[in-house]
Amino acid sequence: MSVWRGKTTACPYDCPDACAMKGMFDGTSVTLEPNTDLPYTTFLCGKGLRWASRATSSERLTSPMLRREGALVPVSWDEALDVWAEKVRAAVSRHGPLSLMHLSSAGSLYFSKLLPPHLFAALGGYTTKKGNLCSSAGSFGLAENFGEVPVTRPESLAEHARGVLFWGRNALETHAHVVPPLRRVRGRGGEIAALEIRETPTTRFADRWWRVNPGGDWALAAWLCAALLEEGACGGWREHVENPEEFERAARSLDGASLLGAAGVSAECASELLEWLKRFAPVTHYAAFGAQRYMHGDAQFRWIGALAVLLGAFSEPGAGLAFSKDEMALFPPDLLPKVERARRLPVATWPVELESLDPPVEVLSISGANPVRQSPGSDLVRAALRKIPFTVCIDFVLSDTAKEADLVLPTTTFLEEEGDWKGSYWHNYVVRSERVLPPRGESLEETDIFTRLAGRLGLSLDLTAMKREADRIMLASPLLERVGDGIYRWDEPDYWRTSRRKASLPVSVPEAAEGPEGALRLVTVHRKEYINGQSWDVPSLEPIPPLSVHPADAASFGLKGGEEAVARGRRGGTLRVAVREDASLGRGYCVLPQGTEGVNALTDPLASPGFGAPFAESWITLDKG
Ligand SMILES: Nc1nc2c(c(=O)[nH]1)N[C@H]1C(S)=C(S)[C@@H](COP(=O)(O)OP(=O)(O)OC[C@H]3O[C@@H](n4cnc5c(=O)[nH]c(N)nc54)[C@H](O)[C@@H]3O)O[C@H]1N2
Ligand SMILES: Nc1nc2c(c(=O)[nH]1)N[C@H]1C(S)=C(S)[C@@H](COP(=O)(O)OP(=O)(O)OC[C@H]3O[C@@H](n4cnc5c(=O)[nH]c(N)nc54)[C@H](O)[C@@H]3O)O[C@H]1N2
Ligand SMILES: [Mo]
Repeated sequence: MSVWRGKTTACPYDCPDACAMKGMFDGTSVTLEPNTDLPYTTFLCGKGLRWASRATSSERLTSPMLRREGALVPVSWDEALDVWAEKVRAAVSRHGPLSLMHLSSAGSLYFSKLLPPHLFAALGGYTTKKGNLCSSAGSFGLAENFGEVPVTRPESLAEHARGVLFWGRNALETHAHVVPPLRRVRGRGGEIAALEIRETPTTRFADRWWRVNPGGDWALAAWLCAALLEEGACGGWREHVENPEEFERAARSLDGASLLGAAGVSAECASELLEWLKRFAPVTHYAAFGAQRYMHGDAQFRWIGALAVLLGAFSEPGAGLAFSKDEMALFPPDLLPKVERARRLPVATWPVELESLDPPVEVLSISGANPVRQSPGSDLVRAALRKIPFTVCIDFVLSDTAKEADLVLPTTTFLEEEGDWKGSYWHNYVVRSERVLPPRGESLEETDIFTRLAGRLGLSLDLTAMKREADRIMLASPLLERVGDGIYRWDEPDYWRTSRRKASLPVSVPEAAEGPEGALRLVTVHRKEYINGQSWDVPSLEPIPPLSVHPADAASFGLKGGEEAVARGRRGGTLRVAVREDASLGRGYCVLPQGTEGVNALTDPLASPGFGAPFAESWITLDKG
């Protein structure tokens, strides 16, 4: 086996931090170190470092597998691709290209993951998702306010903010590299505060935190807006807003007590927060993915956005709102697939819509996605996969989704691929990744898999060549400044400093959702040890998922901390859980980590505005285990 040494690469996870790494392979094992040329990612977290063992793990798929008489059996690539091509050809000739469905998601955020739909463009169309499982509702709300999801440069927080307010963002666990910039805020005498539904490592790190009701942030933000307007404490915002009078009228007409009731915050705490916002101005508002997983996830962010505007987002550096941004923003636009006919189904509800589709879906391919674990209503996703005549899953391990597929295709990890790029949805650096070790077993790069399928379908389409072309364009990009081996800085414009556009602030408020009598709202959260559904290699994960609940709510089901229980969702799905009493929670809801098998059998498939997935609109009851 040949040996490569000290290559530049980047963690592929759907994590804002997009850490630059150096990878070494000695013929047997992989060593990873941080690549400190990227100034925001000078250390690696546990789940990132685990790529060293993931890449060479015996859990890796090494050969294609085809379902025969119910079981997946190893087959050659030739056979695998012949079968897939035949299914595609038959489906297209019977029902046209919309009978092909393709799903990809957050498994890896490397640039080349955008390329596979070129195959469907060449075939004349496909069925796919609209929206994503992650951020669609919040992004939709922000776009309604600001025309787009505002880009906030990390420097504006690190260099200008005197306060940082986390609206539910559990940054210490999900975005650990933001901690050094936070320390700089403190170094200027500033403070970090959090609004949360429970105590977390982030609330413990914060200088103070206040509890809000799940989904109640919009109401607290609206109360704060009304209070600031009443006091006349904010100036200079009107010129940046399209509808200042209408907004002011709407905000001031709201009933303060009802708002605080919806927020679950006392008048005393709300006033304390108001004073804090004034004292530590300029404040960067850091909004959570968790805070927009509601039916009204858009309204959550519209009102937080309005508050940020009143507090000087447009006029004072450090006073903006940070959420997310397009980590693929620099992908060469001419290489983006343009599919003429696309039938797009909401990401969370497609399994329910499948039944009534004409033409029907005959062949489903899934890559970089594990909907049988990660989509709400995962039981319905499983049932859908069983109904679709032929399903293909491309992955590097046997995921819950791969286990249900008719054909499983082993793919390489980023460490086995050459010349791909990774951006960040936080900082403004991109990394060019080099190959660290040879492909595991017979695994192939995704671009290669789709190129081979195209060849069998008689199409002259070379996704691997497109990937090389994207690499060439990136290397020559006048937007990029090389700051180290494989590390490039983009002088990306900060929305708050550069936008010429006027904001359109909210003038209405959402309806409060009520759950069924006696049920608890289920909030599922991301955790430190692993990302999304990729929990297969976490050392010592609890055998039974821990469900945190207020002691009084546990008692109402006859339960105590330490006991086992069966959680039952509204559609009858069940999951065995270990009850943990947590008095930092409010009443009426409970918290479970996302990302292990069966959690999404408890969540309901709904579509929020912007076609997001409102996981937290799910309600459960508990039975003694
Ligand atoms: N280690 C690790 N890092 C990750 C991930 C991971 O799985 N593990 N996932 C990555 C991905 S894909 C994403 S999208 C992000 C997610 O990043 P975060 O948004 O930080 O994570 P969540 O756990 O979804 O939500 C954060 C917090 O919001 C709280 N919360 C829930 N509802 C509300 C609400 O209505 N209001 C308020 N104020 N708080 C609320 C929850 O208690 C939770 O602690 O993290 C990324 N980084
Ligand atoms: N209940 C609940 N469910 C949630 C959430 C929640 O908060 N609560 N969070 C949601 C969020 S924010 C997100 S982003 C989604 C994420 O859910 P998904 O988008 O499904 O992402 P992952 O589970 O990270 O990875 C999916 C699969 O991609 C594979 N993979 C990794 N790299 C590659 C690659 O290079 N090529 C290919 N072909 N496959 C690869 C992994 O092995 C894994 O099996 O989950 C959502 N699900
Ligand atoms: Mo996400």
